[in-house]
Amino acid sequence: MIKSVYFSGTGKTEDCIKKISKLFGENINYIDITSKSQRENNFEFNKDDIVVVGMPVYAGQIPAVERITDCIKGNNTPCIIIACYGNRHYDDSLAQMKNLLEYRGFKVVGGAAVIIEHTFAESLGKNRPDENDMAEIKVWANNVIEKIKKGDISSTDFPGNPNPEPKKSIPVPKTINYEECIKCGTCYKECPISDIKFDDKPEFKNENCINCMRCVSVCPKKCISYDCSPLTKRLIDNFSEPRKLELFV
Ligand SMILES: Cc1cc2nc3c(=O)[nH]c(=O)nc-3n(C[C@H](O)[C@H](O)[C@@H](O)COP(=O)(O)O)c2cc1C
Ligand code: SF4
Ligand code: SF4
Repeated sequence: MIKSVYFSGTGKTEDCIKKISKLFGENINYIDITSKSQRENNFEFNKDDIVVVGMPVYAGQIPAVERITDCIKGNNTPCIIIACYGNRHYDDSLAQMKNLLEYRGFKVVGGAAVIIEHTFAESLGKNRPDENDMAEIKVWANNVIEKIKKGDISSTDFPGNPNPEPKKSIPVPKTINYEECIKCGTCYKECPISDIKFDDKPEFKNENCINCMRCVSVCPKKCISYDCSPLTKRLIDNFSEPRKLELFV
């Protein structure tokens, strides 16, 4: 049985992981660990499962949220890791993911760094993974499946620091247009780290915000805005050259 576990701020990682997971088998059980309440569970897998774990890259690492890997546990379970990133670089994310997941009882037998649209610069990674990417990913997925079928669950090597220093993110200033806000509480409920309070209206605490922009993307009235144009410009100026996939077995 294929189990597909993912964290996704704005849904872009989710879309990518769903496309890729389908290459590993037909019956897929999806487990979305974006919300804090989901991460309070203990999802356990056995050695006959194949688990695909997908995470977005935030500042070169996996999202700095509590229990992001502690909510899942393998028992020598073969695992494929996928870092989805916005065409700058995936830095330490794959090495870090492997380290954390092997500590949790998984055997990381393959991995991929896949380019997707950048939340802060839409032109970076736009429409990726595209058809060519998916053709390459399919060949890689078949190689990983062959490896598992042979009973080979040896660890794959990845570049990067497996134990990077956590980075403190500075919240991107966000504004709520209270004239448009219908006080539905969706932003408050969906924030992966509960950094929004809601008494009679939503307000940002700005304590641990990871800048995932989930609040912005889930708001039904689109009344949360932010301006990160200097960052967008810097990304476009320096990282617009399309990067190649990196696939590991
Ligand atoms: C806070 C934050 C930090 C990011 N850092 C990086 C980065 O270091 N390298 C990169 O190439 N893309 C970076 N990106 C782009 C994301 O990796 C990309 O847009 C995507 O994975 C986000 O998916 P999601 O919205 O499903 O979480 C960053 C995006 C955000 C929101
Ligand atoms: S407040 Fe910060 S951490 Fe919470 S959803 Fe919004 S951007 Fe993400
Ligand atoms: S999701 Fe949007 S409309 Fe709903 S409470 Fe939050 S800001 Fe207001």
